[in-house]
Amino acid sequence: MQISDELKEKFQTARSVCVLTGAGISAESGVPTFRGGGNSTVWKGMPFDQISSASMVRENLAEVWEWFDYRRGVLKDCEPNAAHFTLAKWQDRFAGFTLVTQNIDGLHTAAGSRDVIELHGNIQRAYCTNCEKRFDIRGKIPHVPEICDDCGANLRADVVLFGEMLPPGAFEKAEKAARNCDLFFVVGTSALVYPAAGLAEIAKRNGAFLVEINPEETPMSGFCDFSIRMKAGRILPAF
Ligand code: BJW
Ligand code: ZN
Repeated sequence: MQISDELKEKFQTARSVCVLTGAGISAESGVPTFRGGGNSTVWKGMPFDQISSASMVRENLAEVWEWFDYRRGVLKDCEPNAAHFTLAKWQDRFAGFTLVTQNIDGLHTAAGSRDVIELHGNIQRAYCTNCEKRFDIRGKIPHVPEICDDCGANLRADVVLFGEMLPPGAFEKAEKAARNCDLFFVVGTSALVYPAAGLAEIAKRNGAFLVEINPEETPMSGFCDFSIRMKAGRILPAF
């Protein structure tokens, strides 16, 4: 088992824990990662960072909706896995616990986690491109309504695309938790996208013990106190 005595001790004595998750934590639920190849890396010949961008929403909203409705269709059959359920249990185990996710799939909440900070929004919501009214589109594939019932403008998915701001207050809340925790886990993320990846750096600079869980090396690995090269669903339940 890859949990050292030092890490066991840190885990058992931690008062405040913060966890940042990325697409890798949902991989064992059947949700494709962004940079792992397949349709979620390149959609109809377009790299995901091209279609998941603010400029594409302006230029071709219908195409962007097709991509999001396709992914909502994939998600329909996905359930939380052992890693999501383990993190939901951790919430009641520590005096302080904050779960921050880059994922838009809602699987942490489905597993029972409360107050999840969703830095990049949620794919089961839409908002009006004019008045910003929110709509719950869970279970509606393709999404309906298509236009806002208040002002008649087009809806778009409530997710944060490249070049867009994060939801108001979300990063600030996550940053506070990262600054104040004594143990920080970075789970299933390539750690390439900012400002999310910066949370691990903030935690470390403020004295937290930094643990990475990822089968692959990332740009964050050299910075971590401990890297566990395993799938999240295998190792998290072992804590
Ligand atoms: C497993 C596993 C298993 C597999 N168990 N692990 C500073 C420096 C440089 C650039 C910037 C910067 N600050 C901001 C930027 C610009 C940009 C950015 O970061 N660019 C870099 C890529 C260069 N950031 C932004 O634009 C952000 N906004 C912003 O900064 O606003 C302020 C601002 C606005 C305007 C101008 C200037 C500033 C917004 C970022 C939004 C990201 N959105 C996306 C798409 C969401 C919509 C959609 O779903 O389509 O979010 S991008 C995509 O990447 C998605 C993810 O949340 C995000 C992170 O990906 P993640 O989760 O890490 O997934 P993968 O696939 O990359 O990795 C999976 C990992 O899992 C791998 O490592 C596997 O090994 C591992 N794994 N199986 C554990 N079983
Ligand atoms: Zn509206």
